[in-house]
Amino acid sequence: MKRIHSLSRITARTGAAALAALLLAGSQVPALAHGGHTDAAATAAPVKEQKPWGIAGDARRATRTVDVDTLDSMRFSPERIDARRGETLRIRVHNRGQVMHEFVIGTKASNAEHAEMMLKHPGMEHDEPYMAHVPPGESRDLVWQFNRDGEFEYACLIAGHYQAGMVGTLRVQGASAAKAAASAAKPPASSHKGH
Ligand SMILES: [Cu+2]
Repeated sequence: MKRIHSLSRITARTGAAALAALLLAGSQVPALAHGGHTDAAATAAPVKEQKPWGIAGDARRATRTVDVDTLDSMRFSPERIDARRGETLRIRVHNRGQVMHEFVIGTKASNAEHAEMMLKHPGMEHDEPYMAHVPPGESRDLVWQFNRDGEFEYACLIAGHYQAGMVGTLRVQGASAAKAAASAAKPPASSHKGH
């Protein structure tokens, strides 16, 4: 009698263990599914998002390097960059000042909207391939392909800087448009000769 009693106890304990194992297995199902989801996201290739002002560039395809200084007078030097449509530029931003500056490419509208957000949330973290955050005394590279024509701008969106006029002009045009603009000063006959 005693033996049977102890045996049923063991069975009960085993049963409980089996049940616990089942519950554990059950709880692992959503965990595994979740794990699979994050793995897929981590291994996915970074998507280059087309923006009205271009697309993330490949550093090996950069045709030239453009040096831009950020100054504590809330200005960029130079204040204008010209690019040919399709050109990939390596923009090397040097912070010559004592405070943090940034270089953000966009349209007038997108930068104005972004600057408004930065004014409301000064601590906001943001990082995109069309922006560079440069600590004082340091330099950062930004590689961007200008595959859309237009007049864009680069700006420092740090609260107060944009409002103080820390903005530059970025002009992108096709090779033929650039040629036409260059020969606009000449008489029409000579500009037709080129074609
Ligand atoms: Cu700035």
